[in-house]
Amino acid sequence: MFKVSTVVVCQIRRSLLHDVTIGRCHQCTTARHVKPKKSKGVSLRKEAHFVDYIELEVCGGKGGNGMLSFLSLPHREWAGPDGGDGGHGGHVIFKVSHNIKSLSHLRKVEKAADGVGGRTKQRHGKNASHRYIEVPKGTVIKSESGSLLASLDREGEMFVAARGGAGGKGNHFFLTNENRAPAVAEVGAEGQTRLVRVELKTMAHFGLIGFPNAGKSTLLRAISRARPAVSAYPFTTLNPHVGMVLYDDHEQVAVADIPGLIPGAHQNKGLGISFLRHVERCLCLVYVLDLSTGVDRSEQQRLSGGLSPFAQLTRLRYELEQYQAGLSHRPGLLLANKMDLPGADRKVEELKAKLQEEEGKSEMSSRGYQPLKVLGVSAKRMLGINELLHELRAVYDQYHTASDGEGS
Ligand SMILES: Nc1nc2c(ncn2[C@@H]2O[C@H](COP(=O)(O)OP(=O)(O)OP(=O)(O)O)[C@@H](O)[C@H]2O)c(=O)[nH]1
Ligand SMILES: [Mg+2]
Repeated sequence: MFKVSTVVVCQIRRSLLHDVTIGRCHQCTTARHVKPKKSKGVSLRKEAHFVDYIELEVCGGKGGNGMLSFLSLPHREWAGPDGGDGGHGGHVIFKVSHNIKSLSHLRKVEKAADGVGGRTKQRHGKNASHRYIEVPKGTVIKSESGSLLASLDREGEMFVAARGGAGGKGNHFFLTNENRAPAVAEVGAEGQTRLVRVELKTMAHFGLIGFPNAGKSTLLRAISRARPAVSAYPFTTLNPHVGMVLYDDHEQVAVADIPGLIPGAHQNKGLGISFLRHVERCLCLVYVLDLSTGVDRSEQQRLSGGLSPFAQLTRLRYELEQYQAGLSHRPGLLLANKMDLPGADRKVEELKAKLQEEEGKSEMSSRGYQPLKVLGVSAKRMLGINELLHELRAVYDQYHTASDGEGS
């Protein structure tokens, strides 16, 4: 913690920090991006994608059976009933942990252990330990019909999704004055079993939205350590990937590469409507527009209809609006990718001019669109990446802090 009297020099501008208590210069508005460390050697790790929604079956453990037994001692042949009780089955419990960021570790069936059966000589079976499933903060648990069961928003918060069955009573439990030799013992109860839907409220701070082949995955690779596949054919990315952008004040900004959208995505065309659900879970949106359209007549042209960057933006916003009203109004950035290609500058100028024209129209402002900053980048040639990271942090600081304030 800095003292107020301390003179601190900003690392970026070499000027005195204005608010020394928080250790950052407000003139600079954003912190510097820290280059992620390169992984050493060839990684044989299986490509892991981000999971923000899963349907699974949770099964509580079965209770142990009660024992039916009569004790027989050397000088006391009928020493009475001595069957012990069975132990209780374990619960399946979802627990919030800050170490977990995704739901990829959840299996299709999560089962807790069964209780141990009762034994002779009044020995009770052991209760099974509960099955704790760690989930990220902001996890929502819904029933099969879609009704909300729990919303886990605080560290350590828990939700019992399936209760374990009670252990059965052994015959010693049923010993009474009327019945000195009960020949009855209970079977352990079955654990609760149900289907639940587990989903994350927020998947990432920024979602990369664009047509297939716009260069979303290339961009994510350029700014983070995430390694989504990149290829010159559409629909390379079939599952979302999340990369963390690191800044020198230890703030981490999550950016999600979302599979490409095509015209008609809201009608389940292309990779289907389920991918629009990922967009819903991003706080801010980064539209990645492809500046290569109009250069050749490829498959990619067919999917995006050979649209100009402005037409791509309009179409993407239309798809988002059709899926959920107000979704396209989220704050963010506008990226014109592939600036290294010939004629790209002219296209960006055209895009800016069209946006200004639209902004002027009262119709656009009445629709509630926020004016987005346009940045020209080349993810492949690493052009404009530093400026992009700076802008990402500025938008993050503005909206993430604001949403935190609303939440508390
Ligand atoms: N010239 C040029 N090519 C780029 C640039 N960025 C990406 N590409 C190329 O565009 C093609 C598609 O890139 P991807 O990153 O796979 O595109 P995507 O948007 O993730 O595509 P989907 O996963 O299919 O949605 C690849 O051949 C990239 O090499 C760029 O800045 N300049
Ligand atoms: Mg991709």
